[in-house]
Amino acid sequence: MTRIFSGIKPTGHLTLGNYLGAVRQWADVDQHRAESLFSVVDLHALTVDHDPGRVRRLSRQAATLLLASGIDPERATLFVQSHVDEHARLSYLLECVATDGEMRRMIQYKEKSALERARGGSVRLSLLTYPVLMAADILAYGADEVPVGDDQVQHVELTRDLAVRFNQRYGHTFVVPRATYPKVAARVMDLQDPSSKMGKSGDAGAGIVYLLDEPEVVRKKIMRAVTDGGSEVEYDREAKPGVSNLLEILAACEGGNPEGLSGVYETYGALKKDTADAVVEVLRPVQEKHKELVADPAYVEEVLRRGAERARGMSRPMVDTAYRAIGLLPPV
Ligand code: AQP
Repeated sequence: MTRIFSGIKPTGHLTLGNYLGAVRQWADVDQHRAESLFSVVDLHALTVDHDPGRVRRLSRQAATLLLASGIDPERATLFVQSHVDEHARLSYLLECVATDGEMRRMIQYKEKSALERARGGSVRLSLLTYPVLMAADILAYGADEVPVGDDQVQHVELTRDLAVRFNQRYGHTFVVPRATYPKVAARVMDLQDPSSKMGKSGDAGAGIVYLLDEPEVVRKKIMRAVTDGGSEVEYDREAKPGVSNLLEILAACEGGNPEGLSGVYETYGALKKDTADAVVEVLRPVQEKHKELVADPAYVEEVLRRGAERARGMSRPMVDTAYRAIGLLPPV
């Protein structure tokens, strides 16, 4: 059976981008067709300046939102990355296979390190090595597929390269995984700046719709979204990035495709209104379920406890095999 691994970083409140680009696909499709593991990858949240209490709160919230989005713990394994030591164990081995040049070429590293420097901060070494830990997350489980939004494509490519290189040098050990993407909304853009991705660690502004935003807040943000010159409602990412982003969001919410919506609307206002309604409807059941789950923290904890136990059992043999293959003496 196909095995799937994917994760979400608790670096901020989950956004509509995370949901349409990744989480919804995990819940609605992936867990029903494959053996699935979904993780709150909290170690990745330590790569930039962070507040410990906030990371803990966001980790719990992310896990709760994944359950609220429909991840079913009877079907999929849901766990917190730091509860399973194998990720860090394997990451070190992969650091011995990766090169610093490869790391420095990663787009997210270039962008995030530039941001840290612009803020006057220093860049943590873990920000550079973060894609290696991500490779470990995936390879530790022998995952065949990694469903992600398209900002993660380069990291999955690196994971493939590391798996192939390790296998060539030390004997066949890892499954070489491939990335899969949603057909629509693989990159939801910021509503106020459609040239940049809607990211959860961005400055909490009017351009980001959070999964837990109240309906009125969602409506306001969408009605105030930046649009483009001219008045035609056409899908054209280059010439009309703002309108195209709204068409993409609307199509993703309604299960259609954005090209098909070109020419359907006569005004930007009508498009915005329908998009706002569609997003509110998509978020409603998630928000309702989230409220129920928040009232039952013991249930969420038990899901995470069982998930970590299962994840440990799955990753341990793989990581032990890699330790032996690379030349480490087995413990006596
Ligand atoms: N805007 C987006 N559109 C589509 N998919 C997206 N994803 C993230 N943003 C968008 C997908 O969500 C999954 C989880 O993302 P992540 O937590 O691993 O972090 P990220 O990719 O770096 O996303 P963020 O929200 O922008 O976090 P920060 O701001 O901390 O960097 C991934 O599958 C991702 O592709």
